[in-house]
Amino acid sequence: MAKRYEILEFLKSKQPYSVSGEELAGLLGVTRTAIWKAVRELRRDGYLIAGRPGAGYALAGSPDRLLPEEIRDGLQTRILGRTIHYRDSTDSTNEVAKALARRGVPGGTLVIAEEQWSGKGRLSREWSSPRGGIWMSLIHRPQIISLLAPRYSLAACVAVARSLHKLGLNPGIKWPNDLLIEGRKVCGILTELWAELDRVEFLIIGIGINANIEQASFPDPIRPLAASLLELLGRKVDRPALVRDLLWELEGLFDLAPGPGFEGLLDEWRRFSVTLGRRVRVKAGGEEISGLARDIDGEGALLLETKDGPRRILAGEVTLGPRPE
Ligand code: BT5
Repeated sequence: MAKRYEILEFLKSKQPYSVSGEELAGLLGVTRTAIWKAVRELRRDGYLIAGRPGAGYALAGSPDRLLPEEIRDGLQTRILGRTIHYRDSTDSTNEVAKALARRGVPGGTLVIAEEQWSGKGRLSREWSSPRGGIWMSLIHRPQIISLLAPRYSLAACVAVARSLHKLGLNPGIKWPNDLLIEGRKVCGILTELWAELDRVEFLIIGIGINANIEQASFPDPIRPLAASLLELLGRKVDRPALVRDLLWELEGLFDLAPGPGFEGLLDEWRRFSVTLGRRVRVKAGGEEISGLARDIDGEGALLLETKDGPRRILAGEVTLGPRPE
């Protein structure tokens, strides 16, 4: 609906006072009927707007949803999240983003949903995505060769870790890109790449954060492994504010990723890591390898020290063992 964002911004700036329909109409150059229709739309989306056409409107409350208007309010990025596609419920935001990217939407476009019925993890695993979480995918179109693409996954991990840290939490990155708090997973990242020959056409960076989710909403097998911010903090988080902060962190780190600033990014990944320095077991391509997790390299590969010598692992599933004495 045209002008709804402007109306909302204006009502927010005047809160708790009311603004007449006439004033709004004059200000935005539309009819009072158009204002009334937009207000009706906003109410349908859960905004509490007091008032009637004759008496003026006042904003009394915003819905607990990830509506584009809420995310954009105070967003400071140049590119990321400047276009937002919102879904109340969808199969997978990565799938929606992929379809949009193929249709040529600009880099930085964000797809975000309240709920996914077919959320995807890596290797066709399921990602549980009940209401209250943050399920988002970014379309990114960097001018890079495909070899550099893994850097954006590393960047995304660090960005989420920074944002969660700012909430007073102590997140750790488990290789390749899980975020754990107190040993349980709060966030998973799924990066998909489309490339032509050697040039990246686009990346889809899918991020799932268990934000305001009651523990009982996770399916049985996942419940003991998953944690939510609601449970960890003992209160609901402001989801649009968290998304805004995350977009800001992502943009800064995506800017650094292809250039010399990448070294610093990698160091920060190492500092957040809960994998490095530990004995681990890695399932990779039908093989199970045990060893000491020494480091990661610039392609995000895990460097293991095994009894048979050093191994470099590009993808796999890690079980963390003890830290060596
Ligand atoms: C991931 O895969 O961790 C990547 C998850 C990416 C999800 C986002 S949400 C937005 C975007 N749209 C999508 O469709 N996907 C992305 P992986 O490392 O394969 O982990 C999957 C495993 O994590 C599952 O097999 C479960 O054991 C566990 N799991 C599933 N849902 C979970 C949840 N909500 N919280 C914690 N663990 C979960």
